[in-house]
Amino acid sequence: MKTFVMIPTYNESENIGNLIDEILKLKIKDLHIAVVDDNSPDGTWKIVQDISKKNKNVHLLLRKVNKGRGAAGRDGFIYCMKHDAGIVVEMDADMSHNPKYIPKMIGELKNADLVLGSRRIEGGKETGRSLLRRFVTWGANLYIKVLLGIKVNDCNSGFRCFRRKVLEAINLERLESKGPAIVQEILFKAHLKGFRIKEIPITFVNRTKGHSKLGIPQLAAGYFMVLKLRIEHLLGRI
Ligand SMILES: Nc1nc2c(ncn2[C@@H]2O[C@H](COP(=O)(O)OP(=O)(O)OP(=O)(O)O)[C@@H](O)[C@H]2O)c(=O)[nH]1
Ligand SMILES: [Mg+2]
Repeated sequence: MKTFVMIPTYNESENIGNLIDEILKLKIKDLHIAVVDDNSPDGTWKIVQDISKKNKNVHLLLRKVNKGRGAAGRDGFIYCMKHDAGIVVEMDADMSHNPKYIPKMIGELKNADLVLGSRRIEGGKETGRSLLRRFVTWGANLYIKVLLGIKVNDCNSGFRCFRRKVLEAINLERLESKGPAIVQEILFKAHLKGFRIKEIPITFVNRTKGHSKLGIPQLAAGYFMVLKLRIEHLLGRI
């Protein structure tokens, strides 16, 4: 069974080459990297395409329609499952998630089904972010915890390591989040199915290259999506 690192990208040309190098340097057995790019105008996909020509363990999913962090994540997970992934690590491309934590996250799967890189447990922290940006994440985290009742400290972490059975149990085709709320949708569905979720402390470092894709519209859509998940659960639909 392969281990896949699945990375959604949009305009990350300044980060993606370095990130792929860092991951490959970990020398993890049977490791594959799947980059899910939405036809980035800055040519991120071209950089990955060139790397994948030299290294068959690097895969490019170039998406031209139905863009968005949510659909990219869904398609990325489906791709990894179709390519015999036993373990899938999900991470951002902007170096906020340091690849050095990947071996430990994989190791923790012996006691869990889903391992999160967490800023909100002892030893975890985030650096380089403005007070406002930290308040936004803190507020969103509290809202998610209260509304969805998930017993996790960092519900916003997009740095996660899944056993295949978790992704098999979540009907990936039916994931409905278009934007970043895909992170909470998957976490909530894994929680509802009773999978063992474990957090390990990470230092989340604010991006130094490229630009954030998280604007007010994405944030508002995220808040709405979390409310929708709650209502769907109350109605017994999920
Ligand atoms: N394929 C795809 N990837 C996306 C899209 N939006 C964001 N991403 C990627 O998803 C990851 C997280 O996006 P970020 O913009 O870093 O979101 P964030 O971490 O909340 O915001 P920052 O504070 O800027 O880092 C990054 O790797 C992005 O390139 C999208 O629409 N399509
Ligand atoms: Mg980021």
